[in-house]
Amino acid sequence: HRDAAVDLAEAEEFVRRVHAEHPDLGSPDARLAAVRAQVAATGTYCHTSVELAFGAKLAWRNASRCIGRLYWRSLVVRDRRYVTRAESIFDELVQHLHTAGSPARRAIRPVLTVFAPARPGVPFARVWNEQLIRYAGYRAEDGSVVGDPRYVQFTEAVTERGWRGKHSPFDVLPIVVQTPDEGVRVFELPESAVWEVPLAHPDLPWFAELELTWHAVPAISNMRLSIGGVEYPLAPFNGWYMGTEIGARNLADADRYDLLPVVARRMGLDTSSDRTLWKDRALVELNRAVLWSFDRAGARISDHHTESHRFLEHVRKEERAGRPTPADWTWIVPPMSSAATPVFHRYYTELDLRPNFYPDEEAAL
Ligand code: HEM
Ligand code: NRG
Repeated sequence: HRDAAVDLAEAEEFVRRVHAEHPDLGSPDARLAAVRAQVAATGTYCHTSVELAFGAKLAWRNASRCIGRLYWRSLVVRDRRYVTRAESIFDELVQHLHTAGSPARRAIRPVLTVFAPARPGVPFARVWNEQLIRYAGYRAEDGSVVGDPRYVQFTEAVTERGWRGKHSPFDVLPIVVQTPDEGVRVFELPESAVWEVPLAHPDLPWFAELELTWHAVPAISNMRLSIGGVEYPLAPFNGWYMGTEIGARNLADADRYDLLPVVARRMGLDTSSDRTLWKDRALVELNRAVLWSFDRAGARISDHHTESHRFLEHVRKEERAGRPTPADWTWIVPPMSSAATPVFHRYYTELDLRPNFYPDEEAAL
């Protein structure tokens, strides 16, 4: 529970792991004594910068739903635990996105920014957005939606607070920061923080006429980072996309942009029966367009075949280090051509190891 003191056993296990994986730090004994004393006096303890950075990397390494974990050591961790004012939090989120990637640098790197931990009995700051960059959804009278249907409710909530979108299919939503002192504040992201990739197709010239676009950086902002018994309710992180996240889900799901019928019709496919496999054929071209367009823009993106091989390389590497790789088959296996990727053809260890990331509601349990 978020009002309870830090679980000392979890804190000790974490400190021991940090020292075990950092031989240069020597014996954990002195640090363990300091942590016990701090928890006894205050109910919590303060991570050193090494603990914080390594704890965040371990949380990534333990994220069973993530196929991108081969790169866990490369995570850039920005320690912003002292930042608590709404405007400063927003500025740091903008900085995070600049650090993560920009068209000028034509690169995307994994970054995590940690804000203040939850203290026993003290209210904390949070961000309402599921991701730092997402598109608004507007429901019309007839029930149809312009934009991303997933964010209709969020869009209505910010509209009630005075935000006005352009009602285009790809309006970047504002950031909502809630702090104990300042309540709820709404901030518009500057264009320079939002790298967008216009979508075109390598050999279907009409594809560009659909005027589709997607943001280059997926930055999850609603998960609680749990390290050694300390909870960080605001710790947004990003890596880069795997193409299927956009082409086989965001743009394809019937309850998202629902573009398979649109693409299939433009391709001239027979959509009168599922058995013509028009959905499958449209999926392939939509996903080719995503990968080709991101490559053209210099925005790093994985394809599901390559990322699957890398994930199994990660599993083998961890095995050699004597560690299990907890993984959730239902999330690891890509949403298209599943059995054509090697991650499909095996089972995984299911384990809830900490540090880890948790959906906000569950995190405090
Ligand atoms: C989930 C890929 C970086 C933590 C996922 C998913 C994919 C993915 C494909 C499944 C998403 C879905 O089906 O909606 C990648 C790639 C990365 C990367 C290609 C490139 C470096 C990261 C980083 C972190 C992270 C840097 C944290 C530090 C997670 C977590 C989930 C996840 C916690 C589960 C999210 C949830 O439960 O909703 N990742 N990831 N990933 N990833 Fe990664
Ligand atoms: N499917 C979501 C993003 C989930 C996380 N994926 C990543 N994470 N690649 C979407 O926006 O489509 N990451 O940190 O790179």
